[in-house]
Amino acid sequence: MDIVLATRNRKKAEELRRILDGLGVTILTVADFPSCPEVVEDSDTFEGNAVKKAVAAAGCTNLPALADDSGLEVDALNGAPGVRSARYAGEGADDAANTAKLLQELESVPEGARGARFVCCIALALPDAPQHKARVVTFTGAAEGRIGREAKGGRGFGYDPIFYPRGEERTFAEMSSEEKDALSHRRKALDQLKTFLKEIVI
Ligand code: ITT
Repeated sequence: MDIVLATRNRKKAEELRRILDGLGVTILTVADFPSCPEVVEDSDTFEGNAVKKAVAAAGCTNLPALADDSGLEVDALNGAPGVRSARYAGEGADDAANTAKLLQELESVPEGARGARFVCCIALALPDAPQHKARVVTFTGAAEGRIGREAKGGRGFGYDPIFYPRGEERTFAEMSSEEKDALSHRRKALDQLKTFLKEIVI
């Protein structure tokens, strides 16, 4: 079976592939389908954006499509940057700019109030070509933690260098990919998807 990942973020696609490894499916991405249009992520929920991306990809590829909408919710910022995590420092901002902006916003926030979580919503859309509709299911995972005071580590992507998972003294960016996957929001959402897939195949 072929499945298409509805993401243009290469690092995110790498993690999704890694965690889905062994599922026995061939994984493509929308980058393999030049005719697939960019999707405007205008929902104010992770689920809304994930569904939008998955349905669009299933529609333009006629394959089952998997989308990941994810981000960082910071308690001291009332849940920001949230669904705007990829664009926190402005349209087209890179990971370093987004991270720098967040650290600056939290400059005066004391240790005990730096709680945050990564959230990942995975949407799986099944194509229904005749009507260009898709059936969709969603699964959400979260990883609790806190925001550090400076960027540490060179692995991962996004806000990994400033995120300490709960109970850990190293950021996600200081961990191996296996260590991050064992704790991550993405892994937790994909575990639910895997259970769902096993149930419908049996
Ligand atoms: P696609 O929509 O094409 O998948 P994107 O990067 O725009 O790519 P999102 O809209 O879901 O994806 O934004 C997710 C952002 O949240 C991402 O760019 C990172 O800044 C952050 N993020 C999500 N998961 C993360 C992780 O595991 N580690 C670090 N940052 C993460």
